[in-house]
Amino acid sequence: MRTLSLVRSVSLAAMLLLLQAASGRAQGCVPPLGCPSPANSTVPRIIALMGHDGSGNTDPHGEFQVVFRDLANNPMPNAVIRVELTVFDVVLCADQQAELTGHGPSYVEGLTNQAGVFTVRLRGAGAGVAQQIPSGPRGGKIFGNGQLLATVEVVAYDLDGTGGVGANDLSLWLEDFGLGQDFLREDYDGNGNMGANDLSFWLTLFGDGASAASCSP
Ligand SMILES: [Ca+2]
Ligand SMILES: [Ca+2]
Repeated sequence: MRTLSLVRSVSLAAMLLLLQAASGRAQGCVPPLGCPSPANSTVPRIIALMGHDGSGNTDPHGEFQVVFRDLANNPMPNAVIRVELTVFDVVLCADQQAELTGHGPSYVEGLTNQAGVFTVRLRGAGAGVAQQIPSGPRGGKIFGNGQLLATVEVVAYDLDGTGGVGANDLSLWLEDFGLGQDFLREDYDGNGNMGANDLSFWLTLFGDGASAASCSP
């Protein structure tokens, strides 16, 4: 009996050591230095997917930054920031900006600079029927070195993914607005509902013409 008890104790200790080792590898840091802190990091409230102009420049209206900091509030340079879509009513395009270190149909990845800042404009569009609603799924997640930093709305102005931001997208916005449900992919000011201010955002972006062309799916 005593031998069995000893075996159990040794096994338990071995498991605890393995768990601690696995935990240490996952974090890859010695607190607080180098350990990602969602609370100390700065993320956008919403992400807006963009088209581009006739010269191929991604619409600057969509530019956003992630400032990635550790538990001691130090910026984390050369860290991997990942933006991942978790819905089907918005899509990322294949032709993203060259500075990204990787991207696919549902994610992009890039590195923070020496100040811990990741700056990006994402190309994308709406797809199919609206899915993001206030009580339902948000459009995407932002990670820093694998740590979830935030869940965010992902909006699109080019709702049909063709012909840039144009008249048909306005029709789609008005159709969805008429359904009486607040669809978050069309909530451009990020206040959680669809209203006149979102229409104003759309008209301003349309008027500037910097998303006159759709990106390549
Ligand atoms: Ca369009
Ligand atoms: Ca709104």
